[in-house]
Amino acid sequence: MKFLDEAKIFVKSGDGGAGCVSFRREKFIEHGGPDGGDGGRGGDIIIEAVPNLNTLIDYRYAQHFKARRGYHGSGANRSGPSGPTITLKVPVGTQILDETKEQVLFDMMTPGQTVLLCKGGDGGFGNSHFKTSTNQAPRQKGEGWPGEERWIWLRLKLIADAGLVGLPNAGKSTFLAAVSRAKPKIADYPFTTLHPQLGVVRSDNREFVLADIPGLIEGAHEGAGLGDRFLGHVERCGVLIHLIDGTQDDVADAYKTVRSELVAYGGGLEEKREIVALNKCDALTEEAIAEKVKKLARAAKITKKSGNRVYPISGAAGSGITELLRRAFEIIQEARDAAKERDDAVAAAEVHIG
Ligand SMILES: Nc1nc2c(ncn2[C@@H]2O[C@H](COP(=O)(O)OP(=O)(O)OP(=O)(O)O)[C@@H](O)[C@H]2O)c(=O)[nH]1
Ligand SMILES: [Mg+2]
Repeated sequence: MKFLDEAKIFVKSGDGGAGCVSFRREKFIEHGGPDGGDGGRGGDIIIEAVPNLNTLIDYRYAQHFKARRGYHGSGANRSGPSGPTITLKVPVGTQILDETKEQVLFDMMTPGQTVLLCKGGDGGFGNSHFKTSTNQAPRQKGEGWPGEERWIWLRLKLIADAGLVGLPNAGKSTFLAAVSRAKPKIADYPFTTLHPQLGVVRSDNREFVLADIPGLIEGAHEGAGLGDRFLGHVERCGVLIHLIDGTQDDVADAYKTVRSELVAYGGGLEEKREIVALNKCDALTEEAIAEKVKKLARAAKITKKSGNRVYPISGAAGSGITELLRRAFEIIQEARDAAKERDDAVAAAEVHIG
């Protein structure tokens, strides 16, 4: 499936249908009186978050969505039917922003969530509404109200529990392939991964979603390499798994480069929990592993006392992965518990207000 995480679209709800001017005409009934029905409502534009969708690619090919107008009213007090609603399906995690891309209007966080983006215009009144004691045969009618229109941006921020970060070639995609059934492209040149990929990691009845994103290089926040725009996809993760290629000379420098890009990006990435892993240990001697783990711990300010550590692993050989995943599950569980507590607190506050 092709990937697209931003799209600008135009939406317009339907105009209301016009009311009708009509008079009752029947044999033996004189002056039957007005019986023009009301116009129908214009179609609404609704956005719905749906599961099992990971891209906004459909909006590359169709950018204009106009709902139909309501039908006009007709005689015998028949109201016109409403115009059909248009429902735009977006992946869970999509934000809806205004035309300037500055304000988030809605955040589509739960499957099945819907928002009414543009309300269809109301139908106009038929002439039966205009009957008064002094005007028994009105020829007035309402024209129907216009629908609403606007340009909006859709921006997808994938929802994953953990995100892989690191320099290009650090072995992120190899790691994703080793721990999930995802089949990302892997190759020994930088920027093999061009857009985010998700995989589901399962172990003892538990599971979490892991996101692999393109590698970061120095200056990514200024657009170097593929830039840092894919970092949006790890903004909502409970933990970052930071892979460092152990076969390079200066692992501490590699670590710091990526960290400073995370800081420059903002979005709360700096404060996120992080698991630091020295990767490609299959290609290193025991001494080299020990020395590089030590260097990384110093660079990442990981002390033994904190209970945290640097994980020596090999995505290709599958070593050290079980321990790393166990740690990831722990942190993710804590993040889920904290999120649940927040949700419960919000729900309690709502009940209180209500
Ligand atoms: N020896 C060894 N090589 C590895 C390991 N993991 C990955 N590699 C190799 O490193 C190269 C890059 O691997 P990828 O998984 O594509 O790296 P990436 O971090 O996804 O790279 P980008 O997508 O470009 O950011 C490939 O040639 C892999 O075969 C490992 O654990 N050990
Ligand atoms: Mg990759």
